[in-house]
Amino acid sequence: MAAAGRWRAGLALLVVALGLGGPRAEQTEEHLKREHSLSKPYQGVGSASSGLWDLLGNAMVMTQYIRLTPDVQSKQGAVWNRVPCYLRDWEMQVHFKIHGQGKKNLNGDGFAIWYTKDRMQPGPVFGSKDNFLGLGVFVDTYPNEEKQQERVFPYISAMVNNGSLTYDHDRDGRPTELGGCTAMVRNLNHDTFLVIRYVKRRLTVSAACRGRAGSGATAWLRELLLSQVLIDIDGKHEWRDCIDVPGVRLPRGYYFGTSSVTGDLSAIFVGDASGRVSALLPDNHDIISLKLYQLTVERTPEEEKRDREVYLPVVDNLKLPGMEAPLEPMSGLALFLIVFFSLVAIVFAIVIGVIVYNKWQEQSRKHFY
Ligand SMILES: *[C@@H]1O[C@H](CO)[C@@H](O)[C@H](O)[C@H]1NC(C)=O
Ligand SMILES: [Ca+2]
Repeated sequence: MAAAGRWRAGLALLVVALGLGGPRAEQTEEHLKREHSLSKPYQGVGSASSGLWDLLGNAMVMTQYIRLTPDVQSKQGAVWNRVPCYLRDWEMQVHFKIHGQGKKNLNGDGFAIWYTKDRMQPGPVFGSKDNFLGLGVFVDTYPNEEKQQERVFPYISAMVNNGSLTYDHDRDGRPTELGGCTAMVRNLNHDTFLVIRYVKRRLTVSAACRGRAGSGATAWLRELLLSQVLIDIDGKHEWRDCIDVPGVRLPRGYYFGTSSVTGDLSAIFVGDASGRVSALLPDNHDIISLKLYQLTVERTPEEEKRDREVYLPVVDNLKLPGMEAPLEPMSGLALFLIVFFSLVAIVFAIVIGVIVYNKWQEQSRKHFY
């Protein structure tokens, strides 16, 4: 419960910080959009005819939450909004719970929040289709890449795709991620939230955790977001603004959804330092609520022009880690060869020049005599 202790420390700090932090520069007004929100008692969820949300795979409606996947291997589940979203500026508040028997980093796989063109399509990216069009925000609880010294899991990341990019599961999506952060969101006795904001083409993702459970979470989250403080606990940013990317262009009319997968961990056993062998156990992935707020912001005429409608998702000036041209520093040999051949070329040019000049002089002399 060390993590929980740190979260509580964070809360104490937060109360202080709330008084100090100024409001965000943007003055916004927000309205809950019921047609894009999901909350208790989950009326009509998964029913064929009525209801705003569809269930997929192993997802189940319970009284207190929607279980995307139970803590059993090779399960996947999703819940998708039936109504396309035409809002320009919005905020999605995801109240979730990830819990299981597994020890730290021996669980999986995580879940995703989607804003995509296609819906209800199972696939390999946290239970949903690859080469998607739109936005995916991932809460990855299992490090697939072996060399993960500098990255601590669970890890939150975001990806925008125009359909051409493939999520690299073996590398935890690193080659295509827009940004990310570590967030200790497993097995907490507290309310855990992910807040995805999309305002004037700026995408921000924040992770938050509230010590006391109960009502009033929305007002509390609002205050937290307005405070714009980054809280540093034990030198590790465990409670924080996680992703902030400007110039993200997302088309309107896409669908919100969330999906999860538990992966196949059956064959893997790991012996710990004491020589004991422990099995890798997947997590329950529960969604308690999805709340979508319309944000009303004022735009200058320039901003109106800049924020024109797009038909394919795109991120301005994007430099993905996987797309960096491998510009290696020039080796000593290469440098030597370049200098050497340049000198040879210069000497050659001088010799040619002298010969031509002599020839020309000879010719001139012939003309005079
Ligand atoms: C889709 O995105 C990729 C990578 O960002 C880019 O290279 C490609 O040109 C884009 N395709 C279209 C049709 O915009
Ligand atoms: Ca992973």
